[in-house]
Amino acid sequence: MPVYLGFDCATQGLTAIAIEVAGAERRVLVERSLRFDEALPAYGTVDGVLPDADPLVVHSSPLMWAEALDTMMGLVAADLGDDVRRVAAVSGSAQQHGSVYLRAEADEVLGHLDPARPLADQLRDVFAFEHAPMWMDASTSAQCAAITRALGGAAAVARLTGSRTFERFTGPQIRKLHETDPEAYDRTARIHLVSSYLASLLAGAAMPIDTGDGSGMNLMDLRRGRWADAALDATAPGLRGRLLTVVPSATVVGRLSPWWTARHGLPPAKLVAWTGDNPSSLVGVGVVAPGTVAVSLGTSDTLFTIMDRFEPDPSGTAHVFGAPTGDFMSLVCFRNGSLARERVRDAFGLDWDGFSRLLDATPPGNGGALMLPWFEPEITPSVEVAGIHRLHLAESDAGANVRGVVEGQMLAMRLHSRWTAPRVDRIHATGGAARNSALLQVMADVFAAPAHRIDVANSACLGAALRAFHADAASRGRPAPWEDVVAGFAEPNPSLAVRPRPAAVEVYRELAPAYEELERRTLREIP
Ligand code: XUL
Repeated sequence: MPVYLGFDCATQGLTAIAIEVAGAERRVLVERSLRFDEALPAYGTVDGVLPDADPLVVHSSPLMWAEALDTMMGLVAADLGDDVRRVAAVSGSAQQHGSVYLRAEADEVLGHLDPARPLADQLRDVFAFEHAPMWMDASTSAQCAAITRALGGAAAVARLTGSRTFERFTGPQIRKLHETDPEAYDRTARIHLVSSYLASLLAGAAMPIDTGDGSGMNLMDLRRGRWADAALDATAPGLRGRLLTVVPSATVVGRLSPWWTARHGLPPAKLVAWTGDNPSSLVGVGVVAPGTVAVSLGTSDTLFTIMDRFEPDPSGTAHVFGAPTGDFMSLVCFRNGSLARERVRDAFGLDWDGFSRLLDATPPGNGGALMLPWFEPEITPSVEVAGIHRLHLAESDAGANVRGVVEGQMLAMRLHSRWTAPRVDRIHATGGAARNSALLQVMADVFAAPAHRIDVANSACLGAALRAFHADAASRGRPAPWEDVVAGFAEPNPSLAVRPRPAAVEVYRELAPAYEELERRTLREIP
């Protein structure tokens, strides 16, 4: 019975999951996480980030990630015991956009690691730049503007790469390194994403970037799944020579190097391309075909889905990435998620039970009252100045405000996802607030589709293990349909779905244009 191993290198820590698959029998054997700050305090990170005097600069330590991978592999191998020999394939995911800069000597070092010594000790001299700029970095506005100009405007960049330029995307970060530290750029022989860097450590050789994570760089011709010369030229000189060819996410790129056998007892298992955490999560929450939409309800709410054709977001706020299935995926982010729900809850001195009771006690459509819940500047739609806008909604009415914030969020979500999901058959809801049935009822009614709660804590990591399973099966000549790959792991129980109620669906169908008009008018009026 094969065992598949998935990792996820997130902002604050590293997680690993080992799964066992025997036909329809599937189970999680090991699930483990470590937090960088606590497990590896010598690096001095706070929530996984190196403190910096400039609040716009957010970097982490690639050496720390290497040490975390070595430590975690030791823990997983110990947990698995004799079962470690059954590990057939390994894959992983990582926070998107972060970049790692290696010297030419790195290849030699990775190919000749000494099993008697920890990994990190041997990597100290391989970095051309000691830090990894990461997704929370916002210091590259000038570089974004320059790249956008060179490529003919924001819409042209989105049509080519799937997203307009964003400060955290890797292309602008590479351009900044070239401009501000040209010696470090010149020393760099290979540029990795966090995902391809960690895959390289496992393989003992440079591993390619995949189409999923590669699409978070503003460097790929996403439709064709390869580097875009115009984007490389607009970013930094000699960039192509510093990147390997991009590969589809489902590629078996190599095998675990003998170092992992000698050090932790792993077999030379297949190594499947690592990808970004968002593409990997798509599989981890069971979204493997168009029509199913995942909604993650966290501090921010995000919506993502599979698209079988490439189409950038016409408003320029969302992203299109490569999906692990070989299709495309969209990612739409709403900054005012739980953040806004909490502000309303606290304003009326409620707890979550009280919040849900008021939501249940108020009628769908809120008697025509509407709220634009921009407690903080919003990403979708793009709003730079925070402000709560109410229509026919008394500020002092607790029930109406509770319903107003949730309906405003769900109506915005539906409006701003039409471009990517014109048809929604079902929703997979995850995150803390997905436990709230009253909220899922509003979601189901607004989207006119059943909302299923998916209880997966580490979806990116589970997605990585499932992708390892999928690629292993395909490489043995026994390809498994994606629905079969996720079955039993990331599959909703239909009997627990929150179903849309026809009368409420009709209310929201009529209310949606009023919401759209309020949003449009407010966006015109605010700075
Ligand atoms: C996506 C993004 C974040 C990171 C978090 O564009 O920046 O979701 O991937 O790990």
